Amino acid sequence: MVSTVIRFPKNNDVLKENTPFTIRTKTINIVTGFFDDPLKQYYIFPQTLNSKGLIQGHSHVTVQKIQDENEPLDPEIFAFFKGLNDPADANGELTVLVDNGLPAGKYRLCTMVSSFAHQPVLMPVAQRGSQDDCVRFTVVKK
Ligand SMILES: [Cu+2]
Repeated sequence: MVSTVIRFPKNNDVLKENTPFTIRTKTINIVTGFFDDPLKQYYIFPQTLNSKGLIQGHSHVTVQKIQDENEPLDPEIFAFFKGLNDPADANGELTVLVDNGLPAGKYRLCTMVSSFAHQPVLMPVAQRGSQDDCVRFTVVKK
């Protein structure tokens, strides 16, 4: 089954504002690089597997500013979002450069591991560990 860790930034890391950084994630038990056009082909076909039964898909990262730690974040508002469409690199990582960094504040970064056509991955049993990872980090003024 699919499982993910965010390697950077780590939980509780402190980054400098408006400074580029690279988000690094690693997911196991998925074949990455399967990504269709989210504008024209969103959810257009069911999850697909390779000949070994592994899900063919991709991931996403989404970064949201935390205004109130006791309330759900508004899913329509995000500070950074990227589909990770390429195959994992030689380190097994999916990465993306946040090219302008972020303004000062508290943030939550989560992965959203998905099938080929962007739906969340489906797995064979209900009781399991999460397919995704989230971290919370702080961006401070220079
Ligand atoms: Cu997607």
